Amino acid sequence: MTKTKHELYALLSDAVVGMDEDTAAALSREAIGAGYDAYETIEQGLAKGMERAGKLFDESEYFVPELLMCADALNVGLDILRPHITTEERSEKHRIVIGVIEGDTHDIGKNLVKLMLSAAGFDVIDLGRDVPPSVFVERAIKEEAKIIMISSLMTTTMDGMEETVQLLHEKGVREKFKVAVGGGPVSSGFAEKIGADGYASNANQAVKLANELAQSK
Ligand code: B12
Repeated sequence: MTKTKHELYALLSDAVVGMDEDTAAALSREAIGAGYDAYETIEQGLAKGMERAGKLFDESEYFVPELLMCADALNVGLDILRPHITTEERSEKHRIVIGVIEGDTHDIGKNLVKLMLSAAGFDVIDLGRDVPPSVFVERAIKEEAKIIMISSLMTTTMDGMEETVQLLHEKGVREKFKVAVGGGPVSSGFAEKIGADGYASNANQAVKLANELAQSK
């Protein structure tokens, strides 16, 4: 019997939770073959699976080795789906520098945000993970970016986001850039407190936010 789209997404999510690379690959190919939207398949299937794995970690059902294997299954699926994401064409290419703040190496969420931003037609420069505030600022200036997007997954690294905003002020370039923040422990209240220009809770919302920031003066 053929699967419905939602059944396939649920199985894909299960494959990530189950650390099953082969099934994640097969289902990702099946989604493409069935003509399902690659972006939706990532969001509703692969990313959902990683979220569930995160919850199992919080409940001490999974530990670091399991998480890494879940991330491997997610990445296998991403590699298959990525080339099928429809990229929007834009008349004006806004440049974004994105990265994970210093001390933090969690980059699954940042990579998803980057993928969606690229699909939405932004020119995205990825600084990677464990990025010091000074590097965010230097690269944003050098690349003449419009938006700086910073990810943090740990309460212990969030301060680096505030430092980045402070550094922009110190260098007298704060008004040249829009700063957006995100990641597990980050909230809109925190974004406001540190003087950032926006916050988004997931990759879809991040694209919406980037569109708003790109249009704003
Ligand atoms: C996967 C994971 C790992 C993997 C990371 C693999 C990788 N390459 O990323 C591994 C196993 C390596 C790991 C290591 C560690 N981890 Co860990 N990890 C997680 C876990 C379970 C899931 C994170 C994840 O990938 N989620 C899925 C993605 C899709 O979601 P996301 O990251 O939130 O991203 C979405 C949004 O937040 C948003 N977003 C993200 N970034 C941005 C940026 C912008 C600008 C915007 C707008 C939006 C946005 O969009 C994304 C897509 O929708 C979390 C727990 C959890 N429930 O979140 C712990 C967690 C983050 N880890 C934690 C810890 C402590 C660690 C370790 C220190 C080791 C340990 N004792 O577990 C090391 C630290 C490494 C380091 N120095 O960075 C803690 C942090 C606690 C804290 N202080 O706040 C957490 C919260 C677990 C816990 N409850 O204790 N971890």
